[in-house]
Amino acid sequence: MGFLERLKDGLSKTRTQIAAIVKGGDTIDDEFFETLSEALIVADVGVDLVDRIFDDYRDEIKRMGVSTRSEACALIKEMLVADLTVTKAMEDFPPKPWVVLVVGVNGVGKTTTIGKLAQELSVAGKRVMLGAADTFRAGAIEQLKIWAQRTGSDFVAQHEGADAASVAFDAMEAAKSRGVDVLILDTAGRLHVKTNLMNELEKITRVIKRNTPHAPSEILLVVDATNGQNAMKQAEAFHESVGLTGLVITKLDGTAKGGIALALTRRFNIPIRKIGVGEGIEDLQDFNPVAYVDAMLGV
Ligand SMILES: Nc1nc2c(ncn2[C@@H]2O[C@H](COP(=O)(O)OP(=O)(O)O)[C@@H](O)[C@H]2O)c(=O)[nH]1
Ligand SMILES: [Mg+2]
Repeated sequence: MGFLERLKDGLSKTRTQIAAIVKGGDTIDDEFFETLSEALIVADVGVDLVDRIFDDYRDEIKRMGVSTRSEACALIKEMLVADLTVTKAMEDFPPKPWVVLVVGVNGVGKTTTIGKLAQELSVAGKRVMLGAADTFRAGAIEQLKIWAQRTGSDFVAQHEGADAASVAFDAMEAAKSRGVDVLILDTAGRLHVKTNLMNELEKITRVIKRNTPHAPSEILLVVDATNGQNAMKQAEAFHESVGLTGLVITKLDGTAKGGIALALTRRFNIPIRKIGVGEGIEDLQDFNPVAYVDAMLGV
């Protein structure tokens, strides 16, 4: 299956519901908007955006003189795409090394995403280094090491339980001395209490900045699409603590909860850098708002 098919497969439930709403009548009445909103709420689009569809979009649709449900859906799609398009581009040619700090709670797919990203960058001819700043479990270090081997990336780690900021510092130094293009740092997602985790991440960020003022170029939060509205809470906590520059949404293969992409963008206005559509090394894709909204609402 290609990525779009996988994404469409996951979002097919929403698409089927919306097709039924469109076929269910031709009047653009309250019932149309209500059933549409319900389908989108089930898909985790979030109350905030659904309210907007009800308020702003409905006025716009009236003003445009749209008369059929399929025309109205096409217009809603356009408006959703406009809402999803956050333009801040990923830095193309930052001074070396380009440092990407990857954060997120346990199990969302941070390490896997780093492996996929390393693959993508290696294939594009970049020299990549992975730094194991998730020192919480020995298994986490080993897992990242395997991804480094698979992708031909350099690898920097210390022992389990080591100070994560010290690993980050070592990795920065190694990246600079070896002329690495991109350094990607893995981090822990679970410490005894949440404040510990945030303190650790803030310390890592401070150490990186002190070492190289333009770094990190990216602080990427990874969220799991199947976590639904919890992903919103996670984004809030991490954004407040370290200031996110981008999002990665994983596990969009086989979930009907793809609306979270819309909810997150709307709430935080942070670009979605990548989406994960499987466990394999190639299963990382750029986020294309048009293709995404098409997959959700039907083409
Ligand atoms: N289906 C699917 N599984 C994924 C995706 N990304 C990661 N995973 C799986 O999620 C699990 C946790 O991933 P991991 O990278 O260890 O998460 P971490 O704790 O955040 O580092 C693993 O079994 C991964 O294979 C994805 O896009 N789709
Ligand atoms: Mg991990």
